Amino acid sequence: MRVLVIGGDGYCGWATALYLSDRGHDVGIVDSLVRRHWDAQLQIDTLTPIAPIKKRIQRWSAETGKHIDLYIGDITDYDFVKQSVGSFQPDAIVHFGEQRSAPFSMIDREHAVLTQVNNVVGTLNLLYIIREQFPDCHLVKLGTMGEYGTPNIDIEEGYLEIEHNGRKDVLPYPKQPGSFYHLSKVHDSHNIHFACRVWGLRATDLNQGVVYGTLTGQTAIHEELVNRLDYDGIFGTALNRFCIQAAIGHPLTVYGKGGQTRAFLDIRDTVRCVELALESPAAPGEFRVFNQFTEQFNVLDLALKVQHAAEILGLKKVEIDYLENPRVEAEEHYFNAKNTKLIDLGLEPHLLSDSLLDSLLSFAIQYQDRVDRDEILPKVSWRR
Ligand code: NAD
Ligand code: USQ
Repeated sequence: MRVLVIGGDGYCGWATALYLSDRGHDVGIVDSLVRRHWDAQLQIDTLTPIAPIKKRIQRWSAETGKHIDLYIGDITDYDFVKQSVGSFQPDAIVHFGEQRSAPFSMIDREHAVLTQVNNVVGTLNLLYIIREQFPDCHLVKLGTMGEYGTPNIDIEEGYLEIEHNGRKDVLPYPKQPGSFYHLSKVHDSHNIHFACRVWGLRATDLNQGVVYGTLTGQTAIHEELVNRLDYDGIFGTALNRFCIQAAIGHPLTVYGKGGQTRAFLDIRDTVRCVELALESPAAPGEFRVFNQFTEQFNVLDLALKVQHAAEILGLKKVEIDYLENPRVEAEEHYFNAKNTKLIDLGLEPHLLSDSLLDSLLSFAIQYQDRVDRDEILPKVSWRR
């Protein structure tokens, strides 16, 4: 298959591009490198020293003999989209190319606008190029579990059967996202659903949970293929942050009571889920939604697991700090989300065992000298 990976220089995108290339697909990467630019603007950096994109791709070729096409540009620019997608001629597009941090989107008005324009306009441009030139192309779009929020009923995969005043229908599941970033994903979902209904496009929305880990079979081959691993208060996510904090002896930053339950998955499952979605595409006109996660944990459980794994590794005792929650979110709530569709397609989850935590921690210890301690505490508040 010819697969174009938008956002292929990022955390999930890089791992996925290499995995799909390894599996024999013809892969192209589109990326504006804006994430590297935002890091520089915010004076933050990935824990791991990532090579420039051209070097990464050259290294992949040198190690495996496989070629990856590269298109540098911004998908909010439709001329660039026409030129890059037109030249690659994809059978499928995997779209990771968005601003993906909730705290970034809550910094101020400018960052909220930037996030929503970048994400919503980029996705709309992809819908138009597919409609105009590649109507059979399967769009695999990264959504997020956070689109649903934390309702007091079970979360279904995209749709909910409702009975109202004696009549029944299956309707899109209600959305209650918790940041301007998460809202941008809801807006995308609506636009994609509309394009499937009205133009007959085929799309899969992967409502992904929080990803952890960094090593995949392909990124481990050479240090120039290493993936990014964010730990700062803006782009770092819960479990990755806790492991890096433990590695440097920083108290674990649990926000509020830590009773917030979220859905999680290993990055090795991210790449496999995308492959599964590509292998059995949505039908023309179908807007398919998969909940892409393997396990649910609350934040305090995760902190306790990291604390325990650190103890086994013989690290200095790791403390837990209950910080005033910078976000507005429920800290004790019901959360039970379905995730059977990818399992039915053949996903065999990597579960978060103590041994995995050990390897995550060991990886963090390896790069601990690169940690900037000033960037660990959260600096963005939902209230201000
Ligand atoms: P990332 O920031 O590491 O990578 C995103 C990449 O997209 C970057 O390389 C960036 O330069 C590129 N990009 C952004 N806007 C672009 C544009 N307009 N044109 C071209 N390129 C652009 O993010 P990630 O963690 O890899 O997340 C990828 C996707 O997965 C996002 O859509 C995110 O919402 C979703 N997701 C991520 C997680 C997670 O835990 N990381 C969880 C659920 C969903
Ligand atoms: N949290 C802490 N301490 C920390 C960091 C986070 O307690 O140091 C808490 C947050 O308050 C939140 C939960 O952990 O309740 C998850 O936060 P996160 O930063 O790990 O994840 P989130 O902001 O939801 O965003 C991440 C990715 C995003 C993706 C989302 C999946 O950045 O791209 O969409 O995970 S989901 O959460 O399922 O929506």
